[in-house]
Amino acid sequence: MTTRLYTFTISHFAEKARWALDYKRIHYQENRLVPGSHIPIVKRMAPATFVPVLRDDRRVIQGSSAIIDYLDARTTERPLTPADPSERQRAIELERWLDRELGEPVRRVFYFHALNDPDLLIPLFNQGGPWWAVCFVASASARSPIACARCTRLRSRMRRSIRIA
Ligand SMILES: N[C@@H](CCC(=O)N[C@@H](CS)C(=O)NCC(=O)O)C(=O)O
Repeated sequence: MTTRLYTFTISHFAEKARWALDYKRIHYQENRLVPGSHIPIVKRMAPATFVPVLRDDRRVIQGSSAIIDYLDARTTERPLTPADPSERQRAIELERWLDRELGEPVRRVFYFHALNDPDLLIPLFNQGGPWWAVCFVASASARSPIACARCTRLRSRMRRSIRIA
């Protein structure tokens, strides 16, 4: 059974899913997508556009928390969430709180600056991605000479989705 994890290189929610797979010692292949061009690829598999998405022979799972639950259901070895009901509830609450209060704000602060700094963003987005990613990401960055209406829409979409005013 091939397990594939669709990610972005610098997504901490994708990192959470990578850690979960590594901790469970499940072998997987990582497919690093380029932000923006990921939309049609992810939408073909899953209801929303975000990564991480995990795909194996049985199912497609979207979102880091759902992936953690699925991996625990797939193999009970090295559990990620405690079995005891009250400890389990506490772990789930803590995870939700950290996603909301730490994960999302840190990302917002990062992109507030990074979306206007192509020299920082292009190499980060492009790590391990396809050869054409440099052009794609460069064209979407704020100071690019080849910025086009479509790329400006992409930047606006990113700002909207992570609630940068
Ligand atoms: N609650 C989700 C959040 C995932 C998320 O926000 N992913 C971002 C990258 S960090 C993403 O894919 N954004 C692009 C999009 O929504 O199309 C999870 O825990 O996986």
